Amino acid sequence: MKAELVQPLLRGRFGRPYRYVGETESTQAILGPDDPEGAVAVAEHQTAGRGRLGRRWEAPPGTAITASVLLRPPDGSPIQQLSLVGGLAVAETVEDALQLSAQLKWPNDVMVDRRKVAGILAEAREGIVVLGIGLNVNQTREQLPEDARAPAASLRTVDGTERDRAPLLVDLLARLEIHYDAWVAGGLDAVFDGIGSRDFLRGRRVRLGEDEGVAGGLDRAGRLLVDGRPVESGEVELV
Ligand code: BT5
Repeated sequence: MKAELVQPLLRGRFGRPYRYVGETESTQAILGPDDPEGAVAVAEHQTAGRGRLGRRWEAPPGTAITASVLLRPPDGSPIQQLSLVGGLAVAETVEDALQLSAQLKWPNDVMVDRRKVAGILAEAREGIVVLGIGLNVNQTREQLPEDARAPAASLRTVDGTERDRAPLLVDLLARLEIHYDAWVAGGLDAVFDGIGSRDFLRGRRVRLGEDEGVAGGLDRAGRLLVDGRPVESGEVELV
C-alpha cells in the first residue's frame, strides 16, 4: 500500500503523515513522540509483528493490513478503552466490506463467524499511544496461523473475494478518526452503543485465569462483567 495509492484517498487528518515501508520488525516501532496525532505507519511485511503479552502477529508479505496510528489522548484518559474504540472502527470497516456482522471480543479482537479477523494493540509510551491494527484481508486459509489461540479468518476466507487494501485502510482510518474524536470529547459513552451491540462474549461462559463465569456484557467503562464483577483487563478463554 504505497503512499501514492493511499494519500489521494484520505479524507481526514488520520494518515498524515503516511509512512510506508516494505519490511520492518513492527510498525509499532516506526512512530514516536515527535510525530503528530494521526501519523500512520504501514508495512507490507513485519518480521516481528507483535501481539499482546509478548505474543506474535503473523501475516505473509502483501496480504494484510498491518498499520499503527499515533494518538495523543488528553492526560489521564482511560487509554485501555482505545482497543475497543479501534475495534469498533475495524468492525465497521469489515462489515461494510463483507456485508456481514462483526463482533468485538473483549478486549481487543474483531471476530466474524466466531473467527478472529483482526487484533488491536494499544501501547502507551512517552505521552503517546501507538494503536496497532492487524487486519487479515487476502490471506488464503493456508496462510493463516494454524496454532492461533482463536481460529483465524481473513476477509477472503469469509467470502472468497480478493480486495484492494488501500481503500479498506482509508475507510478504517476515517472511521477511527470519527470514533476517537467522539471518545476524546465524550468518553466511552459516546461510542458505547456500537461497542456494546457487537459484544462477542456476552452470555458466554468464560475463564479468566482461575476464575470462571458467565460474561454479562461490558460496563460503561469498557470493563468485562463476569458474573456481575467488573474485570479491568486480562485473558479471556471461552469454556
Ligand atoms: C493482538 O494480540 O491481537 C494484537 C495484534 C496487533 C497486530 C498489529 S499489526 C500492526 C501493529 N504492529 C505490530 O507489531 N502489531 C500491531 P493478541 O490478542 O495477543 O493476539 C495474538 C495471537 O493471535 C497470537 O498469539 C496468535 O495466536 C494469534 N495470531 C497471530 N497472527 C494472527 C493473524 N494474522 N490472525 C489471527 N490470529 C493471529
